[in-house]
Amino acid sequence: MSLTFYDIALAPPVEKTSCSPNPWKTRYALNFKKVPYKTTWVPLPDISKVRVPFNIPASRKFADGSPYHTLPIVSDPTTGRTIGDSFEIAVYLEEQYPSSGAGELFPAQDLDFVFGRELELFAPIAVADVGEDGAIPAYVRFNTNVDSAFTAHAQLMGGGLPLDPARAQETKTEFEKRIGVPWDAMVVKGEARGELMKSFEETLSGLASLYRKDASGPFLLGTRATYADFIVGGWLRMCQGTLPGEEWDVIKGWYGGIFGKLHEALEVFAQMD
Ligand SMILES: N[C@@H](CCC(=O)N[C@@H](CS)C(=O)NCC(=O)O)C(=O)O
Repeated sequence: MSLTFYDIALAPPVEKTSCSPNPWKTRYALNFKKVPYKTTWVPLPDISKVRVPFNIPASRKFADGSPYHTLPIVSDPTTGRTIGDSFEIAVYLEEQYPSSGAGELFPAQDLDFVFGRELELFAPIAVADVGEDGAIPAYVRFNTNVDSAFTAHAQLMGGGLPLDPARAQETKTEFEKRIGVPWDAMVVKGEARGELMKSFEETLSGLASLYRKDASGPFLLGTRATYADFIVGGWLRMCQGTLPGEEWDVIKGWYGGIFGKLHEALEVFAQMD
C-alpha cells in the first residue's frame, strides 16, 4: 500500500511550481528510500483544514503560542501512522524502511555548520524532538542551522512565491496579518537586495566549507547522498522556485558552483508520482 505525501499546491501546474523547502526534504527522502507513495496537493490557504482532522500536534507555533499548521504530512496505511514534521518523517522512514532504496539516511558525518544568530520570526523554527540516539542529533542541529541560515534571507524569496492566482489574494492577506506589513513592502528591492544577497553568500560560506571536505562531491559524503543533502537541497528548491533567474544563477555559482552541482545531482531523487 502506498503512503500519502501532502505537499503544498502553488500555481498550476503544481508539479512545476512546487518549491516549499520542508515538503521537498520529504520528497527527496521518499524517493531515496524508494517507498511507494502518492502526492496529495493541498492549496496553501487550505493547510489547516486538511491538517487539523488528523489530530496530530502542530509542528510549529506562532510567536503567541497558537498552532501553526504546516506541511509536509505523511500517512502510512501499513502502520496507521501519520507524521507532520519533515524531520520526524525522515526518521520514521529510516526506522520503518531501513534497508529500502539507496540505503541509510543518517550515516554519521561531520555536520558542524553553525548559523550563530537568533532570528525574530512570526513563527520560530521548530526543533524536531527525535531523541538522542546515534548520529541523528547532529542532523537535527544541522537542520535547525540550515533552516535558520536560509530563513534569515527568505525576504529575498517571499515576493517571488508562485502563488495560485485563484488563491493569491487570500494568501497575501494571511501573510500580511502574520508579519504585520503590506505584501509589497515585504519585497526587498535595489541596494538592500544586493546587501541581502551578499549576507546570504557569506552566511553559506560555512556550509560550502563542509561541502569542500570531500572534493569528490557533489554530496557532503562525496558520491553518497544523505538526509543532510536533502535539507540543503530543499532550500535550494525554494531559491530556484522563487528567485529571479539571474539571482538563482548567481547562487548556483557561489563557492565554485557547490550549490548548483548539488541541486543538479539531487534531480535523481526529485521525481513526482
Ligand atoms: N518543522 C516543520 C516545518 C514545516 C513548515 O514550516 N512548512 C511550511 C512550508 S516549507 C508550511 O507548511 N507553510 C505553510 C504556511 O506558511 O501557511 C517541518 O519540518 O515539517
